[in-house]
Amino acid sequence: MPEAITFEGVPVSSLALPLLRACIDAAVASATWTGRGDKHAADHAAVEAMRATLGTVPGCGEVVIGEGEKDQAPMLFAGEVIGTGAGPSFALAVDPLEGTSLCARGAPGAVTVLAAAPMDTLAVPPGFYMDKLVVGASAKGAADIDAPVEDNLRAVAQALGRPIGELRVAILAKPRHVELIGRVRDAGAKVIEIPDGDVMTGLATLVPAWGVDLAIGIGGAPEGVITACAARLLGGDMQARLAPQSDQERDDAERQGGLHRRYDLLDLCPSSDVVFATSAVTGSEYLAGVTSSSQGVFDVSSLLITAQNGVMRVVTPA
Ligand code: VTB
Repeated sequence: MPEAITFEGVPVSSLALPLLRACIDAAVASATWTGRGDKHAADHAAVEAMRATLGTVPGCGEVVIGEGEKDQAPMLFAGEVIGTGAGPSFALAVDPLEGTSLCARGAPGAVTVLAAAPMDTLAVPPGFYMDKLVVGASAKGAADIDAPVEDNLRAVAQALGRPIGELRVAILAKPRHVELIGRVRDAGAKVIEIPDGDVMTGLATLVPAWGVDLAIGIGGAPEGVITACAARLLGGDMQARLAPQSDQERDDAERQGGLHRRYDLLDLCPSSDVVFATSAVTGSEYLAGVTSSSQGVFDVSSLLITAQNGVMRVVTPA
């Protein structure tokens, strides 16, 4: 009898390239909807393309964070099993189109993104929204989500050896952040207001030279877990707390015991065997958007991060 093949010990990061391929295919699919004013169609195209390619990944994956519930958008479902089954088992957090409105409006910053880690290691916070704080490796340990923002600005500035006036702080430009944005500006720091897409600005604090020093404020919880995977890989820090935006969400979070919980980086993403992959749909200052150079050939800019290989910037003719 041949011995049964087991995949124990095969790292999830061995699946990095097939997982990146799922981001690339989703980017190409949703890019055809760029600027067409239909965010659901763009999202749907990304979901279907990502799902199809994830089906070919040589491993046994379970989607634990599928995104989409908050906006009742098309999604990969939590609990959905993906992969061929022949390979390491992993948990997957996906956002097939992060910044659906950006894509629909033809605005910068829409990306496809996913993160994978060993099965049962990714946090699944019971809620749609999280208050988050992200800093890069140079400011790790300086900021605390429970401290006043002014104290955090002082501490991060000190850790980076720069005056507060030179700090760049990314915050989603939402009505809930009017006061926070005012306080950061009053303290002297620069605020980078982003309309949507806080995974990318979280990432911009983590990738040296992308020029954001601190990302704070309330955004999506699924996006938070995905960002935490990048923080884990790049040696930065992330802290979070659920921040329900409706009574229903608050009740659900309370019932499931997450309402008053503080999530530190190792709560969100304890393993270091993590893959983070993202492909740009619409171009931004960080990654170029999908372009079609000749019939059926697309250039896609991606970022793939694994513990073994560090950051790989990839431009792929699909
Ligand atoms: C963020 C951002 C997303 O939603 O999670 C944000 O990363 C949450 O706030 O791109 P709103 O629901 O108030 O928009 C998005 O902007 C869109 O899902």
